[in-house]
Order: sequence, then C-alpha cells, then structure tokens
Amino acid sequence: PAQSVSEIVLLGLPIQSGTQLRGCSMGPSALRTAGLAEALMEQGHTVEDAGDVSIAPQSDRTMEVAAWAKAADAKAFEVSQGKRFPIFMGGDHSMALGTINAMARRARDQERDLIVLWLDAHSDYNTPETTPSGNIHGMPVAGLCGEPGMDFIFEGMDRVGVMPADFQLFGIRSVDRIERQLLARRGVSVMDMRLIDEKGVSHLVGGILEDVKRRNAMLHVSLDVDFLDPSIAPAVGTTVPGGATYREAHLIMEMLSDSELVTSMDLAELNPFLDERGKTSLLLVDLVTSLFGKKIIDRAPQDVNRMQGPDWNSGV
Ligand code: Z70
Ligand code: MN
Ligand code: MN
Ligand code: MN
Repeated sequence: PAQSVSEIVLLGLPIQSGTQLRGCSMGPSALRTAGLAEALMEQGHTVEDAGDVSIAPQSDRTMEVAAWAKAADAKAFEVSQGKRFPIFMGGDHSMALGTINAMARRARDQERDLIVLWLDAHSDYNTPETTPSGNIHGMPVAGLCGEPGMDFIFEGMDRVGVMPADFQLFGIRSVDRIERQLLARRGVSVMDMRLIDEKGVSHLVGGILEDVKRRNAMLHVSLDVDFLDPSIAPAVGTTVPGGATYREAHLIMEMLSDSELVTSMDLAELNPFLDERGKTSLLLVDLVTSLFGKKIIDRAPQDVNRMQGPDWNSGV
C-alpha cells in the first residue's frame, strides 16, 4: 500500500444474497474475531473499524443484491476519503458491485484509472443471461463492465463503470462455457492456473504492477477466498482444487506491499460456518499483514550480494 496511507479503515459488508449457501454474512465477524484490527495495529498502523453496513429487508435475493450494492457503494465511498485505505470485509463477491464502483468514483475524482486485481478461482463474468446457477456472486465483473441485464443493480447510483481491460483476473481455474466466450470477446486479461504454472506468480504480478505504476492508476485488490487452495482455506462454499499455495499467496501480498501501489481491498466469500477452527480467517489476517508490510526478514532481495559477513580475522 502507499506509504502515504494515513489510516486503515475496516468496513463490514455482511452480504450473502449473491449465493444460495448461507454463512458469508458472518465474514466480517469472523475477521474481527481472528484479530484483523489488532494485527494491523501491532504493525504500527492506525486502524478504524467503521462497523457493518446494513440494508432494509427486501422482497427477494435479487433485490437484496441491488440494495446491498447501493449501500456498499455509498459507505465505501464515504470511508475511503483522503488517504485512508479501506479493507472491505465481506460478504459474498457481489459486494464488489458496490465497493469497486465506489473506488472507481474515487479514481475518477483524481482523474486516474482504477485497475482491479481479481484474485479468484472463478472469472465471475456471467450475466443473468449466461449464468448456470442464477447466483449473482458469479456476475460482479460482468456487471461492473456494463454487460447487459445488470443495470437494475446500479439504478440510483453514481455509476462509473470499469473497462474490461482494466480487470486482471488472476488464479482462474473455473470458467463456464458462455462466460468463456464473453471474456474472450471483451479482451479481459485472464491469468489462469496454466499461465501461472508456466510463468510464475512473481513474473505475472510484476508485470501487472509495472502497468499500474506506468499509468499512475489506483489499484484495488479483490480477494475471493477460493483463490486459495482449499487445503489451506477450507471456509468457502465453492472449493476448486489447484488453488494458490500458502507461499504463492504470501508472495503476491509481499510484492503488492513493496510496490506501495494498492489503494483498497475486498476480502470476499469467507464462509466461517465452513471453517476449521478459524483456520481460514486467521490465514486472511496473515495475508493482510503481509500486504501491510510484514516481512520474514528486513532485507530487500537486491541487497543480498552487498551484505557483509562477520570479520573472522578481528574475532568479532
Ligand atoms: C459459477 C457461477 C462463483 C464464486 C462461485 C460459479 C461462480 N461460475 N463465484 N463462487 N465466488 O455460478 O456463475
Ligand atoms: Mn468470486
Ligand atoms: Mn481509462
Ligand atoms: Mn470464486
């Protein structure tokens, strides 16, 4: 994150209307229980917990998603003023319809672009026309890019929209048939697991960060828990094998931290009802502390050759 971050603000978005499975509404509570704020304060950051957003009861799940998008957008915009770094604690991934619109508004106000690093097993580019499940958590990228059938979600909002080319989908290993055609037609960058295996996390993330820097863009990181391998992060409704390892995930956070380019983050799809003794929530806290500067040792890799050994002759 930027060195100029003055304060981290946590915002709870207990959204679960984007899925059929219940439990994501407990996400913010589990992250608080796992000590997210305390871990960041221990690192010397100033942290404010802005509490949870809530919505009025709606007649059906689709209306709930639309109401959540509006509420999330409004509050996310409010808490992200100045140099504050918001961490949005979801909530299923439909939360991003609100949080990313809000951050795109922040970027527009600064005459900058918003680039989104979407860490996920899924590409979340279905539309109401193409969805095999009907679940809106499989559609937020499409909605933000202005695909048809989702305008009702943004009604009454100051909608900004994101270019498909400004999404970097990363960690992808589950794409539906029509969704795949749509991604290709729109030219969305899909860094799937094959590409990651061939090129490596470091090369690919390095390229994305160079692009963000060159364009002086804001960078939003949207982390779906199912990006991670289910063996290390079991608390998700839709586990997909072959996910990011513990080390790959930490490396990404460390590179993002060193870059000082990240300006906001979603923690999405945590379903504490499915966790094993808090394991997934604790891992998320650990990853966030890496994003905010936790290092194994205090040395930049390029300094290795300049390090001096002890002077054996002087006996020290
Ligand atoms: C599938 C669909 C999805 C998350 C599942 C799955 C989408 N492509 N997204 N879990 N986070 O139903 O659209
Ligand atoms: Mn997702
Ligand atoms: Mn642009
Ligand atoms: Mn997913």
